[in-house]
Amino acid sequence: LTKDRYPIQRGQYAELSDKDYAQFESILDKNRVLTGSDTQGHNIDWLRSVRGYSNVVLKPKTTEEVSEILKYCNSRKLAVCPQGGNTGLVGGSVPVFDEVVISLNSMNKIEYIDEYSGIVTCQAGAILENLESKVQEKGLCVPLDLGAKGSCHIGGNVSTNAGGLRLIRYGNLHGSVTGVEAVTATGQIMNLMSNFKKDNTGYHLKHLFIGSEGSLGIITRLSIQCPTASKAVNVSFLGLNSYDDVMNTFLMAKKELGEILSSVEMIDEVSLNCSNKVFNGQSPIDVFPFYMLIETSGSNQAHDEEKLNEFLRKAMESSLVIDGVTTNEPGKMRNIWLMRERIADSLINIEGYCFKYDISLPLTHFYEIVPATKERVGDLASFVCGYGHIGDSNLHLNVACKNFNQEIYKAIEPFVFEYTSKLKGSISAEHGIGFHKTKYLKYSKTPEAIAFMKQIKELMDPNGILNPYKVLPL
Ligand code: FAD
Ligand code: S2G
Ligand code: ZN
Repeated sequence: LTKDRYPIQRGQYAELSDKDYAQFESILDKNRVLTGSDTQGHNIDWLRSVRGYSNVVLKPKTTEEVSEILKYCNSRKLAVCPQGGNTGLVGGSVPVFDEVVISLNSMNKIEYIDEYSGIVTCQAGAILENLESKVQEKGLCVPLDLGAKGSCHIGGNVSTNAGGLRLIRYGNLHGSVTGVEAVTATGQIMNLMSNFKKDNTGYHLKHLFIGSEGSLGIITRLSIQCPTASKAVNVSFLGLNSYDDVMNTFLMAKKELGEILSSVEMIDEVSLNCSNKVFNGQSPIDVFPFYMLIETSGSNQAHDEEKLNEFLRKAMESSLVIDGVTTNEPGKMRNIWLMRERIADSLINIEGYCFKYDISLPLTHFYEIVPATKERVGDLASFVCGYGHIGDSNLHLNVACKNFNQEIYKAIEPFVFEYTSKLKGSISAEHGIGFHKTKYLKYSKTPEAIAFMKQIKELMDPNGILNPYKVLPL
């Protein structure tokens, strides 16, 4: 692997020596210091868009071991890359050069579940799906759900402030995470754990670690408030003729379903086609230009069904919705969710390469960017599609093609970011900045804000060893 694969230079960090390996093996037992071919999967991201050449992956089991490792790496000026489930989509979770990978895979204990307050305490490396099934046993649910749940860590979710499929109901992780334990670049253990929603004692430091993508500290444990799992869940899958109808149906859903609304997703025809073609999915309704997945989660099936049927009747009567199904059968609900959750995966695999944009836009100008992008790339791309969390004004714009193509790249970037910035949107709604979007941060943050971020980074990581080349522009 040549060193000059990216348009940036490797920072002035130390290179690994035998002494370093010996030191790592004195902190961790030998089989938790991976080298050689064992590091392969840790050097390439899920999108296969960034490939590092780190020769060591450390797998600590305790906060103290993370502290020892960071203290040592900081004293040696060795750059590190914190890694969770490696499902990130902005190139933030793998080394760019030879950074030491610190994997949280072995820190996956679920420590404590308080079924009265719903507060759950766990290590950062707990896999989201495992955490979900554990808390379900106590009648709780994790206030976050995303297609990567089988691999992503709750610590990675907190580090990227992941949004996901239920943010409209449960809000984002800045609100549901009650406490964080993190290790800073110098190895200092910052215990900001709290089992309470309310704690107004000084500056709210935990928010520095939530969403900072491993650039300000390594999250080792956290506590999160898990709501009571709903007894009555219904999923509707609707077919619509235009984006305007989608937007108005969303409005009607909020009015008619109110507090039981737990997810509102939009999928265009191309996105659904792609998902079903790659994964053999079967849409329960005919082909439409637009689809909506609307989920309700309440406490009384009869009441909820009544509300839902009233909403569907109104939506069909006003011909906002042309066709649709609604179900509370777990198997049928799962199949409908799988069609939605697999879109990301299908887009990467159907053609070979996919340019992905995760943007927040005002709902009145939410879908136009899809035809506008199609216009710009013409038949250079196999197809352009849009889907996402319309309930959070978050669109996933994807441009699929055979392989990376400079002409498409130039046609889309910075067009997509300028378009988003003009509408005062966000150039990264939920996936974060990572490695890919540092130079676009300026489209969503003022120079003063970026300068302030750099001051905070300077204070918390003076040697710049935590996830360098990520989040902040050089
Ligand atoms: P990684 O990918 O390993 O790391 C992500 C970032 O966090 C990196 O910068 C890494 O350095 C840092 N990091 C990881 N763990 C820690 C830690 N303990 N301490 C400090 N820093 C850490 N994202 C959404 O927001 N919403 C979605 O709906 C969504 N759907 C997805 C669907 C699919 C199929 C896939 C593949 C991804 C999806 N994602 C989504 C993106 C991704 O799953 C999220 O960003 C997720 O939060 C990453 O978690 P992870 O454990 O895989 O972290
Ligand atoms: C989702 C996944 C990534 C993408 O499925 O909600 O966050 O842009 C996305 O396809
Ligand atoms: Zn998403």
